[in-house]
Amino acid sequence: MFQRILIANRGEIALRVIRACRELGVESVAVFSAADRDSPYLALADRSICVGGAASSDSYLNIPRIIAAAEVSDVQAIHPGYGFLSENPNFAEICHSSHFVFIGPPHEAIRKMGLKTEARTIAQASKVPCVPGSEGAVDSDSAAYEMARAIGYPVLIKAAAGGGGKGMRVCREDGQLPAALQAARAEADAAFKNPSVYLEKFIDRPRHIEVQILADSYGNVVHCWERDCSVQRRHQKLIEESPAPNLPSRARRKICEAAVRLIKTAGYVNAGTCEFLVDSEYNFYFIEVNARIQVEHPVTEMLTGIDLVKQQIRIAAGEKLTIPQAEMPAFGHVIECRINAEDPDHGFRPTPGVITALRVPGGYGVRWDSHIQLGSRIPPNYDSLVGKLIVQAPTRIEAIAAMRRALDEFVIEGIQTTIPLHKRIFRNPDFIEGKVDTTWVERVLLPAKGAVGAAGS
Ligand code: MV4
Repeated sequence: MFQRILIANRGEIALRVIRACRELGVESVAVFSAADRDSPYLALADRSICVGGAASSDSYLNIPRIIAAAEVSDVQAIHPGYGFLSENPNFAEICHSSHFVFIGPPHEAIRKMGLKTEARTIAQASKVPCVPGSEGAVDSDSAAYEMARAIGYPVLIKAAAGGGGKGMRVCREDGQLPAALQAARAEADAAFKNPSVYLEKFIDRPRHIEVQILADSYGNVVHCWERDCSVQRRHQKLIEESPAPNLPSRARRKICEAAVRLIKTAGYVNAGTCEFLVDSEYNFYFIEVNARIQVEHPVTEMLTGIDLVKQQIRIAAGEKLTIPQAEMPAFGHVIECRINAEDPDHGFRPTPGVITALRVPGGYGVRWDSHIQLGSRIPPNYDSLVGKLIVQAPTRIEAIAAMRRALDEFVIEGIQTTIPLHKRIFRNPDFIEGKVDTTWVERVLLPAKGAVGAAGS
């Protein structure tokens, strides 16, 4: 096992990794920017190092400064958390060539999975269903016409280097194709420095179901069941849960087994997630791999009892997986709410500020993963996540009751949060019946003000 690890991240995930290190008997080195110098979680690391100014590009995204911090603190490994440098194959490669273990997949695997066209090819080789679409990138208008007609409209143009919805354009007929192609290419080039795009059949109102994977360096791969992340707004997830509601056990088994096949074919190591779209008939289609620990990983931890961050560190240290697939636990039902410093009544605008009052929920089956305390300042420079509220209960209906109870206990003053929106969702019949898809928040819960036919709320 490592003696000391550097955590190249901030906020709740930095604290999450610090805690895992402490339990493993590994020393933790935290890094921070000028905006985070008073963040209370820094006191829980064995050491903390300032890596630069408030702007991410000066600190958490600055590779030379992160590597310098690793060198001066004499760590053996670097945990990137999520976001920032976590899926940057160049960073993973630089860690490796600087003789630090990158706690994540091999840089080759990150690079491959970063290209959705490559990931599709691996899925097809693994007999994992993909959305019908182009083999590789589409590089001319004429090829796009031909492909779109073969697939059948509507089609979706996606950035090969994309993810999170950037560089995507829906096309409903031939006439829309050239302009949509051009717009998608420009957006992809600006966002990912790669203008390459491909085509897929557009799936109407899909659910988003992802499968958590653990893979060690010896070819052992297990899935830790699925998470349903359909409750989202503008590609920002609001709620995640497991098991996916109303998913027949046969479909669940098939999706989880498909994810394991894909990860084995890819030669992927460490924790990762295979994302799928699921249509109303439970057909499922692979879309992409997330080559990192995800925000919503506690859902799987509470379902299985497996500490995924400790597993990541053990795998990176060369240990073997010890949990056979047949013994993968699944205890009841787990739901997570992301609590963001945003004002849902005013377009989800970020509301940085100081926490002037705080009462955190607790009690049976409740987990609160957060770095904030009374008096904490939420800086304007980063993602607005302030914490994750997770509940575990024997059944979904009991988990919903526990989440309502926990949300009602919450007091956060000084900033606006998404808690009032979550309270609404947990009283909504569609949500309670598990009848939601990825378009539901924007289509039903938050219809645009002034939109024709939109119901008031
Ligand atoms: C799709 C799709 C419908 N059809 N692909 C959005 C981000 C990226 N991860 C994939 N996304 C989608 N791909 C086809 N062929 C609909 C979405 C999508 C979506 C997917 C997952 C979670 C939320 C979403 C919200 C809108 C659209």
